[in-house]
Amino acid sequence: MVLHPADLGRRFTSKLHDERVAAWLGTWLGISFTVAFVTGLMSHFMQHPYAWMLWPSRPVNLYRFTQGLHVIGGLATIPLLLAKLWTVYPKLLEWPPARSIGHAVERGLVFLLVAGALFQLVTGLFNIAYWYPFPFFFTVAHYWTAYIVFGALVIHVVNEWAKVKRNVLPGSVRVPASPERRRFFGLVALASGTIALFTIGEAFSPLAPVALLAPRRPGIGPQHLPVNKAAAEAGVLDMIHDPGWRLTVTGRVRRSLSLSLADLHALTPRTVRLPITCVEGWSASATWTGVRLRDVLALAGVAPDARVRVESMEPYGIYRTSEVDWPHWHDSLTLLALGVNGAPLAADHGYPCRLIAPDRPGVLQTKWVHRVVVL
Ligand SMILES: Nc1nc2c(c(=O)[nH]1)N[C@H]1C(S)=C(S)[C@@H](COP(=O)(O)O)O[C@H]1N2
Ligand SMILES: [Mo]
Repeated sequence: MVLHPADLGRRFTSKLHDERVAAWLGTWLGISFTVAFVTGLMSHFMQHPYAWMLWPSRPVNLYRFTQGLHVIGGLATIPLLLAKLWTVYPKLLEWPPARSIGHAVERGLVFLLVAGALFQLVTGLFNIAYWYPFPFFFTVAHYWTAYIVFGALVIHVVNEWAKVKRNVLPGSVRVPASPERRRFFGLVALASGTIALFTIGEAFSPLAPVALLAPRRPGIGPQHLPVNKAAAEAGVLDMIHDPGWRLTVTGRVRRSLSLSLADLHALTPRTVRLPITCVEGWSASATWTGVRLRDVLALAGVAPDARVRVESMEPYGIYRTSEVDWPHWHDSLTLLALGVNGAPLAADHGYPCRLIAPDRPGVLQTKWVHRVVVL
């Protein structure tokens, strides 16, 4: 079906297809996608830092906050995006599709923005639901698409700025909202709010009982802690109970170490309260006991600015090792944990030994550790 501009106005009579509604929804979407972009980049560069990047180890819950915002905010954005697309879809039927080359480029960019935004939200949703119907690797696709979406967003905001000024910014024309418009905004807010309410408990434990839409909930799992990657899945079940297990410390050290579990228990025990914060948005605090990583590195005689790699017994998998920069390993809260919530680590939480450090993505909290290499 093809419509001429004059017909468009007659056919789409709803006041919700107007510029003001689109401008308001667009403003909220712009804010939300900017927050997602910034928090997403933080998460990416904490996991894949350039050599010059040093992330702080405090505040302890910083990553928990930014990643909760990224995932839960992203989910709450879904109704907002759908509402905006519904508001502006009559434009799809505009004829001619482009009035000039400039207009064609502009529309191409909007198409890229819409496709990219939908892609980010849908694949993000599938990822936290552990459903991978797509043939590409999620994190790589999500990362690169983010630049495309954000670039297209910036250009779109520049192109549409006059409409934002006319309808949203202070000093814009005041027109009383029609009941229809008020209902529509109310519905969108209700949908976003409902999604947020029923997922926020995955990161904010007082609301854990109503985290009905969350894939993981604080408090639920072995030792009252959710699990990501169980010992059986990681293929470590027959290694972790080996009495010959040793924690070795090698690389650029003055003394190499080989410590049994008893040796580790003989070091000064420490107890810390720290969260596991998965990139998928859920997080849960626990009480960890073990030895400070810095105490073990001091025994080995390690340079104060060294970078260390913690290695798991897990034979394959991209999360079998992680690197720890000096701000994190000097932190008194960073432990090679041997126990959690009052008992030795459960197999699924990394028995016999795992890393736990403040302000750090869960993927870097390596489980089933058996080697520390000083780089
Ligand atoms: N060796 C190893 N350690 C790992 C992982 C893994 O796949 N292999 N997964 C990580 C991820 S993604 C998270 S969120 C945390 C979860 O820790 P938990 O299962 O004890 O809650 O462990 C991390 N440690
Ligand atoms: Mo994770």
